[in-house]
Amino acid sequence: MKIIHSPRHLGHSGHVELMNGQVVPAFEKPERVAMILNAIGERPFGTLIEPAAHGLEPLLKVHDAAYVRFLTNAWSLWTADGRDFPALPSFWRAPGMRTDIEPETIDGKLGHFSFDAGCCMVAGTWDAVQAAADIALTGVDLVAGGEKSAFALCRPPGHHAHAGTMGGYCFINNAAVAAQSFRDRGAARVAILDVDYHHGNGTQAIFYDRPDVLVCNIHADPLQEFPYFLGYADEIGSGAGEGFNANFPLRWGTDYSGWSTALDAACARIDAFGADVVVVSLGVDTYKDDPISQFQLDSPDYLKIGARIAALSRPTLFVMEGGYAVEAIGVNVANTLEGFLQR
Ligand code: OKP
Ligand code: ZN
Repeated sequence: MKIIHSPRHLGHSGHVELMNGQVVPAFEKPERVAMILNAIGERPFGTLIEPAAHGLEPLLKVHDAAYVRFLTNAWSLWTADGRDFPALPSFWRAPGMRTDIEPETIDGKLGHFSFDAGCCMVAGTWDAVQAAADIALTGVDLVAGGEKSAFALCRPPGHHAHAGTMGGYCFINNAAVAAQSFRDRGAARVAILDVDYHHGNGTQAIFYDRPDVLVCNIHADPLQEFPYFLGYADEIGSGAGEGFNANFPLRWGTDYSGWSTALDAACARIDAFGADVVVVSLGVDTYKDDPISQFQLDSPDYLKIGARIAALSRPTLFVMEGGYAVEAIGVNVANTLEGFLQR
């Protein structure tokens, strides 16, 4: 399996987040990728390749132009005010306020284009974000070109990013960009299987009214967990997209037996849909020792997850999302890929 990787993710580092009311170093840090590369390097299946540049056009198929313009400009606007520290939003609108206006100044823009303080920006953030999108798109090139599978080692992750909104460590929705690119390259039906611990609210929202992209999400119950305000079981799609969104919220403490029941149900949906290709939003923050998560999966479970996804017998692009137990992230990702390849 080809593994698409770029060192440009290293530019997105030294940033912070708000955790339980305190400013702390970001959990979404460069060491995550280093540990994945280490673990993959110890196994026989990986061939590392660099992404090809795809430009902004494929991003603009799922993201608003004003939002992408903001992302490209944000750091220079922030530092033009003389600020030499990471950029964070701290103002958001309440329901009933204006959504149709993009403020002129950077603090207003940051609030306008975000839903939380999870998307801290530094000088190299946009370059890392664009590299991650190119990684996903290069994965599409491989799988659309006939490879059975590929692993897009994206960082930062993407599944929380909406068409015009960043949040939850995510700026550009790499999996959504990839799914749309598969459509544009001729796949009639694309399934997105999001196994990250957190609900992929951005991915759901982007495809919510569309019947051509089935979105299946297995995640912590939003009654208990971020992103709180989307990801409930009664969200089934709207209009022409009704019936093409499936959420499997699970309570804190869920172990592999409960989790795999949801995986089987999601896979049955993908089979019934008749997907031409599957994009897996691969988060391994379902792991028992993840520092920000509350599921109980163990490392050997990821072998079984990979095997179950392989049993779909469809071209598959893995897109990296979350996983914050740095000591185990590499083994858990490598186990998923190994389980997939061995079946
Ligand atoms: C991104 B991905 C702690 C509270 C909010 C946001 C989690 C984003 C997870 N600052 N945490 O789905 O792994
Ligand atoms: Zn997550």
